[in-house]
Amino acid sequence: MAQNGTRATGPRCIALVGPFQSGKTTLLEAILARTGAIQRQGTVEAENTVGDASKEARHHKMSVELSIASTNFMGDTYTFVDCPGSVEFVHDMRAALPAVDAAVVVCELDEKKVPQLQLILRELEAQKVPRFLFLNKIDKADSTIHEALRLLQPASRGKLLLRQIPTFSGDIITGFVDLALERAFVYKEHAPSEVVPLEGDALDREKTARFSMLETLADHDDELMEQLLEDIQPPRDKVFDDLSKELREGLVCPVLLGSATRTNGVLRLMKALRHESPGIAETAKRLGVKGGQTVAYVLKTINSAHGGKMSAVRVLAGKIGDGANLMNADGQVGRVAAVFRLMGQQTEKRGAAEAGDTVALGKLEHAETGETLSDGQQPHPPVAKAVPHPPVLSIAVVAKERKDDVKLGQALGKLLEEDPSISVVHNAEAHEVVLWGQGEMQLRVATERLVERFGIPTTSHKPTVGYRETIKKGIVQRGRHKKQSGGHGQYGDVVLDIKPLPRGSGFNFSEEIKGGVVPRNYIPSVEEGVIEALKHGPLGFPVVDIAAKLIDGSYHTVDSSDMAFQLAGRLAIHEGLPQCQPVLLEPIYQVEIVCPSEATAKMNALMSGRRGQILGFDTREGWDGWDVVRVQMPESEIGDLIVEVRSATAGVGSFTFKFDHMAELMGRTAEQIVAARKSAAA
Ligand SMILES: Nc1nc2c(ncn2[C@@H]2O[C@H](COP(=O)(O)OP(=O)(O)O)[C@@H](O)[C@H]2O)c(=O)[nH]1
Ligand SMILES: [Mg+2]
Repeated sequence: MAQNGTRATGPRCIALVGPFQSGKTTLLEAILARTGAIQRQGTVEAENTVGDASKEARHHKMSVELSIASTNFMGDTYTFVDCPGSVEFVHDMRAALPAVDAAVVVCELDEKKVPQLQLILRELEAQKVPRFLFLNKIDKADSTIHEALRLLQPASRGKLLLRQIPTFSGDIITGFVDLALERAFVYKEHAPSEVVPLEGDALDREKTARFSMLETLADHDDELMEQLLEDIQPPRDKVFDDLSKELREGLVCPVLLGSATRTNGVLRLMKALRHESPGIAETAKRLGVKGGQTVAYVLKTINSAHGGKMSAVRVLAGKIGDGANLMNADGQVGRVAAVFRLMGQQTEKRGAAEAGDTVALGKLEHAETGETLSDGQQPHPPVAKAVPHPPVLSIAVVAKERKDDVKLGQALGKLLEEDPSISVVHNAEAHEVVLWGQGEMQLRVATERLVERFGIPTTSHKPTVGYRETIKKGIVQRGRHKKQSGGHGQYGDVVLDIKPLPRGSGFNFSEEIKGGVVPRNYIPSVEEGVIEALKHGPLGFPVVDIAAKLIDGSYHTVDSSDMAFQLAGRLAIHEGLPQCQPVLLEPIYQVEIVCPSEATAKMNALMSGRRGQILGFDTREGWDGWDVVRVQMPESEIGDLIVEVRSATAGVGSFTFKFDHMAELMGRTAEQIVAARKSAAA
């Protein structure tokens, strides 16, 4: 066949992406079964799929990390990367995309999933990954295919190009016509579709649909345009060449139909991948791989309970065998302990991997997800950058048993290695280990892994908010520490002029001692005492924006000491502050929410319920139909904000935030916070 002229050869790597629950894992299962890699097609419901084989994935009946499996089809190896669809796990997909030749976007005909589809397509468009759309669950679809395209098109910048149209028996889809092949098929459950004559009504519909497919292709091919205008049937090879070329350039996104559960449309999909998707040569070019050396990209890091660290890589150039030395971006060299083939959770030792292969490499200490490895004299320039989205949700985790504290730190390090979209912040003030991530499920899965893999049971709670307090008016306060106990006594006496400072000033200590009433050498001790006292103000929080000036005092030649003056300083603060109208300060953050414009009004309502103050709305640059909402809101209200933002936006809204200022808080909310602090301290 002439399309062999452009057909890529060698091992392929294909991402399965798409909205949550669209059937990616089921499609992977169908592909593996249809191509003979597995004997029996499992189901997500029965918890026996290759893709969702990890304990956490089974438990939640959803993919919670990407999984990799390979099969052979017509003499070539195809490795599929089944990416989780949930936005919380999107980093796995983003980090894997540079490694793939093409993506199959699995989607269903559900208007509510269109925004999610758009997010995913955006990522593919940005990374210039050629993409097919696989319209799954066609067994359930009840709208017409053209309606489907009208619904889905806004999600894609590239034109959706219908490659197949369904054929019906009554209302039920029983097969399809391939518009490029001009051949009709009827679906067989769990068996290849059968070719049937293309005739009657199906033939008419085929003619119309094919013409519109050719028109779309002709947008980027003048010769084809002329042929269409002159009513000349273009040769079939030309159509295939155009399909392939325009897919690879990302100009069009071919749409195929099928049903993963029934294994319908799976062979056609494989054939489209075989003939049209690019191979490693083009992918290496897309990534700017320099020849003459071995280059590999790390798409995922796996820390199994027993097997140690493994780095899943795509070999972009050269060859990697056991014992190969690979250099990371920082010039650190690691030795490959072994090369594995991946089949979901199963690993199997294999021989050297060649350009195009997707394999796991054992024990590469310095390799990180998203990194480019090479065997040259110098590190190879990174072929891609996978910067995680900023986190939006946090929990504080505590090991149930104190003996696990050190182990917890190490285990978290390993989890972060696997999923860099989680981060850990140590809040020294509150003695908390705070886990930041992309959503509730991601953090829950992280704590489950702590138990499952590392044997560390934990509890979690809301992280402590960084409240502070200050004073509204000043006072001149004496603090005298005096103890007469038999021989040696203790004596320190100070007078402090205490004053509020403007917001953000922190703490200031000064002195105006005349005539040595407080000897020089004791003054630093007074300051120390003051600082100590300010750690817990009258409301129970650290005191800020306050000035203390030492203006007077007295001493005793025998009984005075550093300790006595420290205590005197402390006393002055403890006795003075309650009379200075102490007031609670809460951290206010600047929050930028991005959401589809339909949801912007809902954000308004959401903000008023969370003491948020809207600063302004804008259209989101480069994102048609999206808005940016800028708000200021208290830290305490940001904690679970993402949950509501997502539920108001079909899961696609998000936000970033940064500290802005501390603001006075009074009234009932303040009283509750102070009371909660008191009872926690008691
Ligand atoms: N009716 C029907 N259901 C499907 C099809 N493909 C997948 N499903 C179901 O859709 C749900 C989600 O499938 P799953 O593969 O986990 O989706 P993923 O989140 O994209 O990996 C499961 O209940 C599947 O059984 C299909 O072609 N037809
Ligand atoms: Mg899945």
